[in-house]
Amino acid sequence: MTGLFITLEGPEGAGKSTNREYLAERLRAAGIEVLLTREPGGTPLAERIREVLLTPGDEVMNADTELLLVFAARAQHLAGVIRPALARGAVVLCDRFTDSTYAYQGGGRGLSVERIATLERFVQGDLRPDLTLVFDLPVEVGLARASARGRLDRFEQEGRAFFDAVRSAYLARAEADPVRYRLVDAAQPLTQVQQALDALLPQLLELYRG
Ligand code: T5A
Repeated sequence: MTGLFITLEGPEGAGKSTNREYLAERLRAAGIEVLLTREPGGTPLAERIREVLLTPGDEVMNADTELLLVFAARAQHLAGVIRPALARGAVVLCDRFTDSTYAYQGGGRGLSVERIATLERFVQGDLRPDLTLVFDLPVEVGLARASARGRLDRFEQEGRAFFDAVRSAYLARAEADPVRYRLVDAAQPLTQVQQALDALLPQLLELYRG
């Protein structure tokens, strides 16, 4: 039996972490094993790479270094957590995955899609998410939510143009593949976002049960 791989994507402050918990509760209530995880991170070593990626520092990180670190963490996460969970039939709910790389390193940093796709094939082989929920909202709303938490991480210190490019990259990917992607209007009040997730639940269960 193989499980179901669901990723939650979107810019800062979109509500991915909040709604990941909500979805997990719903799926568990239906008797399904759910593994909650996140990127960059998800294993002790990958979490150490996350620290390197998110901690601001004096030395400017080269965009290729950033890209390789993201995929290094992903290789560890896939081998140690995601593939074993899928193999035992769990639903894996992952807060960010390779769509973040296309959005941030591709859209935000301007690295080529081909370069990212090469690493995607190298690290993931054929594995792609079964379903990707893109939490979309105006950049300023997301940044206001994220900055209300206090200290900004290395990505959150980027400027408006960076986040506009991130959002555009997500929207373009979602538009290009409406089968895999579902857009969620994340600017709505939380109760309405969760109603939208409830409406998606039957499709998730159907996908899982095949
Ligand atoms: N990255 C990651 C890359 O560059 N490349 C990659 O390949 C990968 C995998 C990770 C960073 O790494 C980059 C992208 C990121 O910059 P992160 O902390 O994991 O950083 O991700 P963030 O998006 O920064 O996490 P956030 O916590 O900011 O966003 P979430 O998870 O979308 O938002 P959440 O759920 O924590 O909510 C934020 C706040 O908003 C409130 C919540 O209560 C919370 O206070 N909120 C709402 N308020 C009103 N209405 C709603 N509908 C709300 N939903 C949530």
